Amino acid sequence: MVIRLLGLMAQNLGINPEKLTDRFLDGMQGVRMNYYPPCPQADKVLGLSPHSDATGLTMLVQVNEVQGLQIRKDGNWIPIKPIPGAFIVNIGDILEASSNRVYRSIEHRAVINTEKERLSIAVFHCPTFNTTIGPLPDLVKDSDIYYKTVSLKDYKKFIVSSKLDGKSTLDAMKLKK
Ligand SMILES: O=C(O)CCC(=O)C(=O)O
Repeated sequence: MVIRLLGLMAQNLGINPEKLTDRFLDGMQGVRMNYYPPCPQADKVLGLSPHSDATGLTMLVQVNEVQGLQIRKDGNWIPIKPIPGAFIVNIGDILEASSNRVYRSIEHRAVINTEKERLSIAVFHCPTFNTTIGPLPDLVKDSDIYYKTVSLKDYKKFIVSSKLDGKSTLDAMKLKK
């Protein structure tokens, strides 16, 4: 499903879909299961700090349909209402870099409910190990280049040296502000 989505997103960029999907075939996947217990003083705690995912795409399920996910849009935090059976697809930093900033990774956070526990499952989709991370050459023929191209190994160094804090991993790859 993720390869199909990436293919459609590449088509939308006007490039041969394989130029993007080839980077993700046999790619790495990671799963995180999040459990947020209720807290009577929910306004004093945060479930998960604001961050964007250091992935290509993330598929997220709000398992027990308790609201908690929020995305940052124009400086405001917007709650994402759970829809039964629906996946949320988050654009990650690798896709922002690959698309040379046409697609923007989404900064998000999770907040706590005062009465109900909340569960979510995130599946992170990353490129194959021997690929590079950076703008697709077909997208930067006639335009400014916004991000460095680095090996996946070096990209992982950016990840481990940055905090789970806003879009800090992608900031480390920026060529232009
Ligand atoms: O719990 C959520 O809705 C968000 C989870 C998330 O962003 C993550 O696991 O990276």
